Amino acid sequence: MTDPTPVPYAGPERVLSGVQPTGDLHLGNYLGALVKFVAMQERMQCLYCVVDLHAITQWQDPKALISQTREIAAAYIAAGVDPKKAIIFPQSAVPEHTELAWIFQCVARLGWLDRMTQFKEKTGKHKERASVGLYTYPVLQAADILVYQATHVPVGEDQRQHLELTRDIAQKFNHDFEAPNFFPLPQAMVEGPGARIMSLRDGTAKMSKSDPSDASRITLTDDADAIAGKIRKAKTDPEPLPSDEEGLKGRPEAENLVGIFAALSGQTRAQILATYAGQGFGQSFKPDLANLLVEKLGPVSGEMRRLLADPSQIDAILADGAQQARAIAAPVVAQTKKLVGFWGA
Ligand code: AQP
Repeated sequence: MTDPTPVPYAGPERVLSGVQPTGDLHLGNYLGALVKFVAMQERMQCLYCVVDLHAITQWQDPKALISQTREIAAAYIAAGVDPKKAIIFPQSAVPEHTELAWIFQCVARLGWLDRMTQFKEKTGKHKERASVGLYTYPVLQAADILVYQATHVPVGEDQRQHLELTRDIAQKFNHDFEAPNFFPLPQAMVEGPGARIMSLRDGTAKMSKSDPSDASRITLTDDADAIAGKIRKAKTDPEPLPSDEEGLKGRPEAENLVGIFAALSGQTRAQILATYAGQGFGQSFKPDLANLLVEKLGPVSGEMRRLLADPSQIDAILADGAQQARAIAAPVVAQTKKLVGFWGA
């Protein structure tokens, strides 16, 4: 699609992102999302939701959903998101998300959704058994972002295609309703060393909450022994560590572990390789990586435990965040309904 209006969106810069409360957060969520959330809160207004509406695209135990929603909020805060600087809230507490999502379902084209690779990956050969919500999930995601007229979306690499769809929906809405630049075309902020963390069992599959193997991921609730055990058993190949990045080509497991080391330590891959070149993985690379993981994730899980010991504190933050979020979303939806031509809008 081509944008008929070259004038860029003139509203304030704003960040929106979220994590699903579908299980323990893992290293990929931490590096691909949480670390970026913290960095962004110093630069512009940030809204971080716990996307419980997305979670129910696959069945969730209701009791677990509530406690996991609190856990994700606690993880945001424990990782360094400051509720005084950023708005933290549950997606389902702001009904404007679903209201806008319906309008966007009427804007998005079936062909666009048919191209979404995450739906194909999640459903495999059984797509007829998937919920309709899982199929239209990226449209709700577009509403999550655009209901705040958000301009920046920090996410991992796996979300890049969904962000493209959000831009297509914004562009088509602005065009169809002759409202040039009403919705911004948000930028995915995918860059950074933690954008794509892979499974510890298979360097070609992304680290994921839904992988049946617990050994495939490091979670924020793993203790030092669990981390050391998972890193010790992490799949590698029989070759020693190479001396340069070229030598990581065709070795996805080695590339992943070196990438994780670099992302956590703030060093480049080249610097890591300069230290460990020629050594076997088990010699000192894996023990050092396990220690680094414990050093970085230990304080986050400790703080999460402390916060979750008093859920009323988390609940107060979520309630206050929902109120602040609604104050931004309601006028945007009111204006959208007026543009669409709804009675009384
Ligand atoms: N492996 C990853 N590497 C880097 N970033 C990742 N993210 C997820 N996996 C990786 C980023 O984490 C944020 C929150 O993701 P989510 O929980 O909302 O959904 P997801 O992308 O579907 O994550 P999971 O953990 O893989 O969950 P399941 O298994 O339920 O699908 C997003 O910014 C995502 O990019």
